[in-house]
Amino acid sequence: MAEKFDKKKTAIKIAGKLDKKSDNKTSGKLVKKSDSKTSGKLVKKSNSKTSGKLDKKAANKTPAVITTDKLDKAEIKKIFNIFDYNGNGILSLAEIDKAVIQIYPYLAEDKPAIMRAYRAADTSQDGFIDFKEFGRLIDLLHYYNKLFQIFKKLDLDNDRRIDFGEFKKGHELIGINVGSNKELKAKFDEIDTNHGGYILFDEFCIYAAKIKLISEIPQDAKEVQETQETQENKKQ
Ligand SMILES: [Ca+2]
Ligand SMILES: [Ca+2]
Ligand SMILES: [Ca+2]
Repeated sequence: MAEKFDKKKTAIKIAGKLDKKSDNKTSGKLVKKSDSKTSGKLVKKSNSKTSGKLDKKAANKTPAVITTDKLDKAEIKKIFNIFDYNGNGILSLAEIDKAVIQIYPYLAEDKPAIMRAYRAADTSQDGFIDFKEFGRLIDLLHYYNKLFQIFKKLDLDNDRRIDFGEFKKGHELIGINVGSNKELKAKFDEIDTNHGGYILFDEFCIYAAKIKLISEIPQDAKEVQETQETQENKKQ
């Protein structure tokens, strides 16, 4: 019985997400009432519901875009098919936005992170994510989401850019430990590569990759950071 339970649990990792599509908010309630479901399902559902709630409130409790090392190919394919709303085998940005809202609702607000993951995952630079690129997309969504949580902590007034005042208050969050105001300003200017007076999320990401702010940086994220500008120019 225990073995069966475990298998269910992993299978449901995905299925739970799939269900969200149709059940969405009510699923938690439904599950509580209906006892026809397995206990595995009960556990998983109530878990994901709770963590979803937490995410919205306390952004620092970062969970679970499930990364691909925890998924097999069939599971990844399942998720891909959800993303691929029109079923043409490739994902547009619109399909990605839509799927993120359904599958990873706690990421839905984090547009800059989604955008960056989308651009970085599109290695063929054709504006679409195919199945070969999709694993990267999932991992990069996870990665940029984590970075964005940190970025948001620094961005006290929520205008999606970090001014020097905000940097001064929060610089320790990104491992900067300098004494004088002058040194701090020098550091700020170093990160603010376009010298616009603000650290933008893109600039923040480049710096974060440089100092390996998050240890489990996807292998190719660094190279990707550097090619993003080129990608941007190539697009019409
Ligand atoms: Ca599609
Ligand atoms: Ca592509
Ligand atoms: Ca700000």
